[in-house]
Amino acid sequence: APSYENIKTKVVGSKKNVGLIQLYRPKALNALCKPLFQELGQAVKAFDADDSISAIIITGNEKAFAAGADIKEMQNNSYSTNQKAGFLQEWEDVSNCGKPIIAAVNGFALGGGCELAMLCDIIYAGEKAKFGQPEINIGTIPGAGGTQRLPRYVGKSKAMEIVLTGNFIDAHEAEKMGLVSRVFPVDKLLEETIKLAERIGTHSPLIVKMAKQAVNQAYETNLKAGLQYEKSIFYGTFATADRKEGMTAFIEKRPPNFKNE
Ligand code: CO8
Repeated sequence: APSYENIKTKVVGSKKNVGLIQLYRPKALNALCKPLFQELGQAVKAFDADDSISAIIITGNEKAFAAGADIKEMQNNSYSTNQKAGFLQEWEDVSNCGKPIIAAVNGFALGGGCELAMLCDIIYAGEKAKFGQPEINIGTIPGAGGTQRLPRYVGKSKAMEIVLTGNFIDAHEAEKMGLVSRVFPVDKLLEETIKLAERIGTHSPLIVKMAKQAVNQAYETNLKAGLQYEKSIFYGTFATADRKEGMTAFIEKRPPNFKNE
C-alpha cells in the first residue's frame, strides 16, 4: 500500500470490500492543505480502480472531519496565484470517482470540510458533528461547492443563512434539513457507515455505478433531460449480465451472483 502523510487508508468490512480513508492532520483539525488533497485524490483513484472495493468511506476523527481549507497555507495567495495554480483542482479526483463515497462526519465539518462532505454521495454524522460555511468570517466565500451544493441540499433560505452568518449547525439540525441522512452516537458512526458500505457492496458494482451516475445527473440538468438520461441508463442496464442475473435470481427464488459484467 502507498504511504501517505496526511491521510491513512485501510480496507475494512467483513468481506474486505470497503475502502476507508481517514483524513489525518489531527493537530490542524484536518485542515485541507494541498498535499492532503493530493493524497486524498490518489487514494480515491486507487480504490476506484480496485475491483475488490465496492464503496469508499471518508472520515476524520472525533474532534474534526475537517475544519476547512488550510487558512495558513492560503493566507498569502493572490488572485493570480489561484488562477495560475488552478487552486483546488485536486478536488476533481474525488468528484470524478465512479464508486459511491460516504462521508462519516464526527466533529467539525467547516468550510472546505463541509464542502468535501457534500461532494460525497451520502453523509452520515455522529451526534456531536457541526457543519458550517464560516468563510464569511475570514473575508471570503465558499470555494468548493458551498454556494452551489448546499442550496441543493437544504434550499435557498437555509443555505443563505448558513453562508451569510457563518453560524454552525449541529448534526440533528443537519439531518432535519436533509444535509445528513442519518445521525448516530459518536462511537457507533464508523461501524454504521461500514455497514452501509457493505450493504451497497452486496449489489452489482456495475449497476451501483450506473445508479450513482443517474442520481448525480439530477444535479446537473433540468427534469426533462434528466429523465431522458435516466431512461438511457435504465435501458443500458439491460445490456449487462448482472441485470439478467438479478431478475433470473429473483424468479428462481435464490440470491443473485453478480459478476460486475
Ligand atoms: N486552517 C488551518 N489551520 C486550522 C484550521 C484551518 N481551517 N482550523 C483549525 N486550524 C488549526 C488552528 O490554527 C490550531 O492550530 P495551532 O494549534 O497551531 O494554533 C489548531 O488547528 C486547533 O484549532 P483551534 O485551537 O482553533 O481549536 P478550537 O477547538 O479552539 O476551535 C474551530 C475549533 C472552531 C473549528 C476553529 O479552529 C476554527 O474556527 N477554524 C477555522 C474554521 C474555518 O474558518 N474554516 C473555513 C476555512 S476557509 C475555507 O474552507 C474556504 C473553502 C475554499 C475551498 C475549500 C478548499 C479546501
